[in-house]
Amino acid sequence: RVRLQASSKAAGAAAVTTSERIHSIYDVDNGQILGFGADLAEDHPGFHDPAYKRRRAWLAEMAKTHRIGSPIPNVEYSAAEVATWDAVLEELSGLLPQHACREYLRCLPLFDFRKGKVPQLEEMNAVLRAATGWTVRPVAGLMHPRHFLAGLAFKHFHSTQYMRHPSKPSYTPEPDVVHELIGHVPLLADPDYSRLVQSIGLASLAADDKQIWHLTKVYWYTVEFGVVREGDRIKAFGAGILSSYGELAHMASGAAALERLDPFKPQPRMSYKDGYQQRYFVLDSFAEGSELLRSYAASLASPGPVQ
Ligand code: NLE
Ligand code: FE2
Repeated sequence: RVRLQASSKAAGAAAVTTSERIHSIYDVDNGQILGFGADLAEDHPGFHDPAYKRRRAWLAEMAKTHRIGSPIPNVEYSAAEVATWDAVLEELSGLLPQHACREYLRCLPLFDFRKGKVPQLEEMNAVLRAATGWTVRPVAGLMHPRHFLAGLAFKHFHSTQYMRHPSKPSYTPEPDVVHELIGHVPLLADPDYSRLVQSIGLASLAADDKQIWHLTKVYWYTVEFGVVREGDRIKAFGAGILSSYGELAHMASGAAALERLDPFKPQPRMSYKDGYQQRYFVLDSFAEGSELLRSYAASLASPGPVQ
């Protein structure tokens, strides 16, 4: 059982201290990768696939050299990668209309998601810029949580660009381009959601290392795996559910426990290699949840002005 908590501690949660305040997006380091980068673990489905590993290494290098303000180079996705995209899109399009929250479904048509072409980050940015002012920026893998969360304060969402391994399209424990584009990007075009995510980021700017860890969990149980009540039904807004047709079907089956989210309380440990979540945290409504998270964020010390 591998847990984010263990890996983050081992990989240097001590590397960033509260004295090193992040003041702007230029202070956010997307080069320090704690996991999910090009070094695949032995149990990764691509571990015995040298071509896949080479591809991951190449994309990781491209992401690491990206500088704020410069255009994001297009990634030429191979026919095999596009085939994986197509397969996931096909499955998701049968599930999302019934099980995604209404804000997600309202934003989805703003983006050109179709079979035959994996969209580029710059295309996403053109839509997001106009809708809510968000920017997606390439990253090689899992960033230090303080840096990842700080990016959110400046409306920057760090996104991987590699494709999940074709042997397991229904679910991957690591973020990939399907997860980022289909899971995260559409809701960033929704104003309420945009404020919700940014408020987690703003809280992180003033947080000490312990609070960073708490915020990471709040992020995990909302932005990644949150669900919301719509009438007498439960709908997904967490990107980890929306991008995985395995997880989406699991959520829809009602097999997982549901609990009300309380960001002021200690949050349970996060696990990602155990497969589908056994419990989802519920927001009563999207707007109320957003309010709740903002009041939690406001309860932490003020970060001061943000550019
Ligand atoms: N399990 C998700 C998927 O397969 O799309 C990715 C989750 C990343 C936190
Ligand atoms: Fe994610």
